[in-house]
Amino acid sequence: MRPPTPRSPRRRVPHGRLATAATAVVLALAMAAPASSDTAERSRSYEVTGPRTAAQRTAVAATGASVDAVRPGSVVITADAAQAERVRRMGYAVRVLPGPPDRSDGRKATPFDFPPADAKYHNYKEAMAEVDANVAAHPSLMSKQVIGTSYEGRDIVAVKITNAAKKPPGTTAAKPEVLFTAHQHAREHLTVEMALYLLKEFGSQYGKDARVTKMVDERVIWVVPDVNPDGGEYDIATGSYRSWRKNRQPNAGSSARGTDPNRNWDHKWGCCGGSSGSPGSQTYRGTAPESAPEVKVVADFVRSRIVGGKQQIKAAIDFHTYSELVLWPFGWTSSDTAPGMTKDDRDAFATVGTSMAASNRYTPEQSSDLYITDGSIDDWLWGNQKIFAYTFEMYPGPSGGGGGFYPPDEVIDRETARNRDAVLQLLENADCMYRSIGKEAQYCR
Ligand code: 0X9
Ligand code: CA
Ligand code: ZN
Repeated sequence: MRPPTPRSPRRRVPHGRLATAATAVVLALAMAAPASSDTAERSRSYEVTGPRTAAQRTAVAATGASVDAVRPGSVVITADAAQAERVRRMGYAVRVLPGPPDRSDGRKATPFDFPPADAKYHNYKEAMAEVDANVAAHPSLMSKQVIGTSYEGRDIVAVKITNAAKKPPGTTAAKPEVLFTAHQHAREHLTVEMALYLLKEFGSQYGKDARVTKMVDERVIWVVPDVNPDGGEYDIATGSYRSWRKNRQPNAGSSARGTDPNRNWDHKWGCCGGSSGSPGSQTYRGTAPESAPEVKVVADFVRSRIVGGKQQIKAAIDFHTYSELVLWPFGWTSSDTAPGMTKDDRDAFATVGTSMAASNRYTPEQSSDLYITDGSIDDWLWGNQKIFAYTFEMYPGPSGGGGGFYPPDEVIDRETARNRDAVLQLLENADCMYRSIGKEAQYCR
């Protein structure tokens, strides 16, 4: 296990209750700045018609665009004009799509808050208040830890949920731990609601629902509700959505900000054409693995769960939007099996993944069936930590409609509860994922 290393000091933007005057200035600047002010070229959403294989989609992504939805003969991408032109030159039809929806209801924006029509979404401050309220309501089941801070200095928190007085019957061993993370990508706000739903459900249904009670007794559940708070706040700062994806870290020698957290993890980082080395790219991998402070914070936290040489976290879900998918590693290779992924590993991933997908009506597949990614969280959690890590892409589906990255707040309750059974399934399988393929005796002694 690598001990946490101190980071070099970096500029911190004051926020919250720390510096009201400075915050006002920052707010004013954020309000005044157009979405494009810090990139050479403005990013927009495009539909690209033609690509129908994973290799073709990976080639589209290699321009530096993000691939946001995969359809039978087309993809939706976020790209700047130069990237879109490169896609056009590949021979594909490229059509500009409308920007993010206007949810202002004709009212004036409140800085750093969701527009009025989406008021049920939680901004960073509201999400943290919700975390504190859940912990306060169930102090014997939940506790909060600040595991580090974002580039701009916001707390990144982990909530621990377990009844410490209980254990699986007939065991003395430590409880299996399961990790749920959300909001690596700034514009994927529904994932924060997913994490808050889990806190509410595991707190309020304890002692009422048998499956919830058993899992709170027999597992340690970790919820990190906001991995990228700076990006999330930037995305809503003006009252109209900015379709921001990355974190808000500056890049030396470039006016473009941000690293894609989900290309910055330390497993085969930058290996395979599944990320970009250009700071202007939507999938910029950063200067080194874990160069994004938010990624280092979560990776250090995961490493801190190695106790007596053993990783306590056995399974994980990282929530994203959108496309309604249950994905498993590896993303860096299109092969089902690879060094570090045996046939039995793959079969356990696929069996539990397919079963979870049957319950939420998502599509189950290996992540590289979409397009190649390198440096993604699930590849690191499995490849380096042997944690059975899934990526869920939440509502809406890929085919258009539903609002893309910005579904209206009316869907929050339905689309978070939709994953209740899948989450419970993963928790129930976490003590021995190989039981799902009938190999408990071989692997889980
Ligand atoms: O590209 C991504 O990081 C994810 N899609 S998103 O639209 N939320 O940005 C998909 C990641 C799939 N690959 C792995 N999970 N490895
Ligand atoms: Ca609404
Ligand atoms: Zn995402």
